[in-house]
Amino acid sequence: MGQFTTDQIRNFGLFGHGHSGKTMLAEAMLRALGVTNRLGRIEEGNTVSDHNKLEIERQMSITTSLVRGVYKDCAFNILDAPGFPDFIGEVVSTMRAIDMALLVVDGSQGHDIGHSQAFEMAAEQELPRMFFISKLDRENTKFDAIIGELEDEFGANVLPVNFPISPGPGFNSIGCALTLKGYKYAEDSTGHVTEFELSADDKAKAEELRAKLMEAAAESDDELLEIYFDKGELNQEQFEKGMAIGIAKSKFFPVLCGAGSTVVGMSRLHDFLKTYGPSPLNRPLLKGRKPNSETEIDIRTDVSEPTVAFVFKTVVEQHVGEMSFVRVFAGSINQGTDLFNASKNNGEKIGQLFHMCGKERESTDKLIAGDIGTMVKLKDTHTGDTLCDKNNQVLLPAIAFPLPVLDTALVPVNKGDEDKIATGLNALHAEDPSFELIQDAELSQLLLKGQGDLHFNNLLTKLKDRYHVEVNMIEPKVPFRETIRGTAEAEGKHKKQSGGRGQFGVVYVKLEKQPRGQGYEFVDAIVGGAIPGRFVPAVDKGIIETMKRGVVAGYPVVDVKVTLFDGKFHDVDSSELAFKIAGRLGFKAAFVKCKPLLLEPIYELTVKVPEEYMGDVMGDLSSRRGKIQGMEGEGRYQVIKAQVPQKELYRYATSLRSMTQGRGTARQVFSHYEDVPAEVQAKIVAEFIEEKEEE
Ligand SMILES: Nc1nc2c(ncn2[C@@H]2O[C@H](COP(=O)(O)OP(=O)(O)O)[C@@H](O)[C@H]2O)c(=O)[nH]1
Ligand SMILES: [Mg+2]
Repeated sequence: MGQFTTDQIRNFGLFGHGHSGKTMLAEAMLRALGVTNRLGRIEEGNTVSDHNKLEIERQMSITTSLVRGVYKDCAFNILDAPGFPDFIGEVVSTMRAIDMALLVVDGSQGHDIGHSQAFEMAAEQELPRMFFISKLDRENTKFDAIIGELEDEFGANVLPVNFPISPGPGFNSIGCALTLKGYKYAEDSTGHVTEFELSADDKAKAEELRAKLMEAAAESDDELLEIYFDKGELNQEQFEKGMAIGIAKSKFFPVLCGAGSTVVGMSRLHDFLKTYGPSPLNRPLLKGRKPNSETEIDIRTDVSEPTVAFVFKTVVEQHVGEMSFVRVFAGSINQGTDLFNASKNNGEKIGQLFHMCGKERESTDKLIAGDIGTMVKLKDTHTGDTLCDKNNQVLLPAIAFPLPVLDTALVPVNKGDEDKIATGLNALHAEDPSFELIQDAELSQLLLKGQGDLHFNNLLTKLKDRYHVEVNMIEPKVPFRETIRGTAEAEGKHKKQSGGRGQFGVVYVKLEKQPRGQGYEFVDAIVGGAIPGRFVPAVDKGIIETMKRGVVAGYPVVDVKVTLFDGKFHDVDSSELAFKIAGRLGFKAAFVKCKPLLLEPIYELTVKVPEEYMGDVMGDLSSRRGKIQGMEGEGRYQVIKAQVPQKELYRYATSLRSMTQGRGTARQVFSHYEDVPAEVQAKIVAEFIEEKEEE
């Protein structure tokens, strides 16, 4: 594929909600660039980008794939990210490798929350953004309405660069505001294009758009603005310069259009990316820091600088092993050299290097500053690690993966496979750090926390394929607490005095409730030696053990004050063990008399949904015993804050997605413990008793 200099590289990611047409756009670009000689189809499972087994089966992108093509003297690294919220981790890491985010919008569906999320994430990384409205060959397209929606959502600086001529079935032409020409694409889906003169109406439309672009270009730079004021316009060179600056600085967001399925609009897109798409040299100054220190280091994108590269993705391929996707930010990576992994603090020998196009790899002897490629068989380098020069160590920020939104408990289909699950999932974590695996000691459950059902299914399929462990998902237990509302006294008597040395201990305890969060308090109020002092700690111990195991429903007891105020003992038969047991019995006996109460964890839930789903979402929240704390409008969205018991939040992210066609999102954080309503408590207690009887 030849060598390119840094300024000849364009790295961009395709983002947007699932099914918006990203993978098909990548396929169309590759076809028009001549990388392929046949257009793959999602439905036929033969696109370059969706090449892994699960993606073909499910007809959707699951991981980001890297494809590469050459346009004139430019190399394009195209990162096709998955759109479903389950795979948001891939989006976050992809953002770390690119210089521009290309948001793909379905020309008949329009803008969606997926775009807003990707837009915000790109903004966090200071990445320039542009839109491509695809699928304009479909029935019921709405190009103008979508431009309006994008302006509403992202501001008036969303600027169309071209527009469809007769969108809908048979769509093959676009008008361009940059050249004031029309472009007609071949019907054989090769992407071949012929230029034509626009009709008077279309020309007027193109001129109007061009005037807006000209203004935006001028406003991007003080010098250009002066020329613009002076002369009333910019010449072509000044116009292009202003456009490039404005885009690189995210002053405005250009919109292009076409159709992936029929390879319409690609030449215009390619030309645009080459001329105005930021090269790695245009990105804002990247900052790292010295390992083990707060000292900041500026990273200049230049091949002559010491090497700095970031591993943004890891894939385990059969027969190949771990393949590390790397973005080089400074210097270069040469085959066979030694680098330093600043995240792991160890050396790493670099073997073969590749450029990627889907599953195809093309060997290269180096990757220069600005380029993206892969390495194989690194010793101990994983996603999120920084590779650098040993003598110029620098660490790039770790990838901030989103917090999990859904959890499930895992149980092996075959008993005894628990360890295998943990080993397998820990290995998969190197590929996908967007999930967490937690062995919950209190609940004795293995909990998987991640981004959604698809995410879980996907992980469990991999676990089965690679590690031959089958797993079922079950509802995680809720960490309830037991406590009391009243005060009561009781006797605890342990007596076994038949034959040999007996056991004897009697205690009298009083239980009182403590303010919430105060915990357990033990008061020794024995007077006159009713129980010898050496047995008192045993009573305390017996009570603590009982509290851990719970009394009425098997959950830990909290916020109780216990006063040991009397007792009986026997000179020979009393022992620590006897008093421990007596303590336990006394505590249990008093506890049930104190109007026992269950406490449940309450989560602070923040739900963001488009207005039209408000009714459904609120109704659903109240059926989940949610207490609405507030509501606030945010553009076309409503943000609802509510407190909801954890017990009712099981699979919430999934329900919300289906209730809102994937447009609703929710975050939840633990807030506090609260009383469980009586009828719910009765059910939990009954379940506990039933379970105990079964044992
Ligand atoms: N008519 C039409 N359908 C398209 C176009 N692009 C994609 N599709 C279809 O839309 C669906 C989703 O496309 P895909 O590229 O997988 O979307 P992604 O999830 O954003 O990658 C598939 O059924 C495609 O065949 C297009 O330009 N025109
Ligand atoms: Mg896709």
